[in-house]
Amino acid sequence: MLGSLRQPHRAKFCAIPWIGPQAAIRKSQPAPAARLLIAVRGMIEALNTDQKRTSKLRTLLHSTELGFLLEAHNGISARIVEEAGFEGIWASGLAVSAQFGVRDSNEASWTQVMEMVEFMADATRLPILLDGDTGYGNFNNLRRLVRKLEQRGVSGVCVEDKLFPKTNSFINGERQQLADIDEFCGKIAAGKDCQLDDDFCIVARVEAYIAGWDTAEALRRAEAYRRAGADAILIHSARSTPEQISEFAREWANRAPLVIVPTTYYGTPTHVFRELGIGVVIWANHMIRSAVSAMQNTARLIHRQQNLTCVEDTIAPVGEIFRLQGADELVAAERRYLTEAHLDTRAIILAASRGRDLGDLTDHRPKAMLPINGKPLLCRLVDHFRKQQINDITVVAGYRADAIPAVGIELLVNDAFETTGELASLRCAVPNFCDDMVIMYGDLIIRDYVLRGLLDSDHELTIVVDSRASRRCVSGDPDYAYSSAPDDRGSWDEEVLLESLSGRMDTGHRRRADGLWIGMLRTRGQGRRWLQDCLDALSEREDFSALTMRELINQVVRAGHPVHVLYIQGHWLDVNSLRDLEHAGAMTAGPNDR
Ligand code: SPV
Ligand code: MG
Repeated sequence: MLGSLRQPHRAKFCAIPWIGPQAAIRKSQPAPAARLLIAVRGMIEALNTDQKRTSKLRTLLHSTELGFLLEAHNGISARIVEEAGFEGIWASGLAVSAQFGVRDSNEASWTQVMEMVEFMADATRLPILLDGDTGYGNFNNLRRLVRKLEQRGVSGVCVEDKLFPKTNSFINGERQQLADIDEFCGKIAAGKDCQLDDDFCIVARVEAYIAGWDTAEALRRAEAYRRAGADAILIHSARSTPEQISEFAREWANRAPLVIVPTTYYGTPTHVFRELGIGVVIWANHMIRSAVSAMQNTARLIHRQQNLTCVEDTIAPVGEIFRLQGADELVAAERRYLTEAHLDTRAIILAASRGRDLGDLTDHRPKAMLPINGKPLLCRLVDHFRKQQINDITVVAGYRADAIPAVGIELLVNDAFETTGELASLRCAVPNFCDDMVIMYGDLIIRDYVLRGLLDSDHELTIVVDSRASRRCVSGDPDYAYSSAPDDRGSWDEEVLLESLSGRMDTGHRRRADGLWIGMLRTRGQGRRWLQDCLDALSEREDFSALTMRELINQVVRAGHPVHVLYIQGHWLDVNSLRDLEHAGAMTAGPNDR
């Protein structure tokens, strides 16, 4: 009986040159590193899912239930196939070459196909059966292909008994020449001999019907391929009805799993395939064909209408593309691994005031929009935050809010800016409060390191105090800081706590102020609650509309919460007068400051 014959080709092709002489002696001793790699990949897959992908394909082929593979041709289509519920993927030669825009005639090189199938394997957990055409050469090329597919997480390869370069079966099929049976058996045996994972599958595709041969020839070939080690037989037919397939399947009598591709006999009810005992049906090109129809339609419409509204509601939203790409996972990973980045930090910039002392310079814009060396103060601050990867920026505007471009920021408006002060503006931003925020005035010029230093602070509430400024008179309404210790520039880790902020440089009864609060603070964790509770408490006061940040910070101290002081020595400026404006120009005159 044919079925009981030994497999004649298995022993012949055991020398595997690229894994060294020792490994070439016996198939059971392949290169340890290579086997380890495959084993590790298998273990990782087994941890992620209940079964290795190669085992899944093998199980699918051998199951008594009819299984289905759907074509995919790149990473995103592979993911869509998986989400639709399919058990496996057919990496179609026709579809992969089509998405490259070339013919299904081995115009794409085998490494180009391999690259694409690797993207597909990465995009899903499904087993992938690669349409390996003729194996891209002789037995030796197939060996290398099998090794590479195993390394890249592909579960099996289908090879067809035609000649390289092949032509698609539906293009002049009857004129196509079949491979020599012995040569093709050698190819299958070589592939089987070199696979490292016992569950990797080689499917032998019989093209006898395509090339105009009869069932006897198809069976003769299928049986030879089975005996050479093929794990399943793909019997192909280009007829519009399934007669050839039925005849073959009946004669074949389940000697090995049968795989079919009913592209041309698509009208056949699926129960017919079940009754014939088919193992797996491949829907071979329906993803690329549906993509092509959708793209043709979209391109025509947009070209005709010169507008996007005609398609916007009928195509996938950009968010759906992000979802299929797994964008959320990357955002979560950034939070976990980019510990230096301040992805959860939010900036709140108070920019409601006009800056009366600046005369007609602020007739049409708020102070924060005054250009310093060509760039507005506010834009400079936004740049500082962006450099620290803080992109969540809220600006509370008031006077001439319309002059602030709301690009890359969230613009809130304190409509009562004329009759209220800083705390009323800050209260507008309460809905945007978060557990990690920097709050600052919009009229500040700072050096980068000031923000960096504040971001390095681990305390719940930290304010930036310039210890040098206590020795000079400053414009505006300065906030002098009295703290637990003066700036001892040598001891970096000394904890300094704020005792109070005051409008006076000298309290008379004790000592001079330790510095000047520059109008910048940071809250982390509970600090946000302290600030919010104190803001709530102050908002009960009748004079709330006149209150400033100074009162809020003092309220936090009075409530018994530690307010840490980060000392700096200069390198900042708040712009209140024409003189400040001149200084700001000089301070930002360097090439890196523009
Ligand atoms: C493919 O999908 O590339 C196939 C199947 O080989 S068929 O196009 O039907 O030959
Ligand atoms: Mg093909």
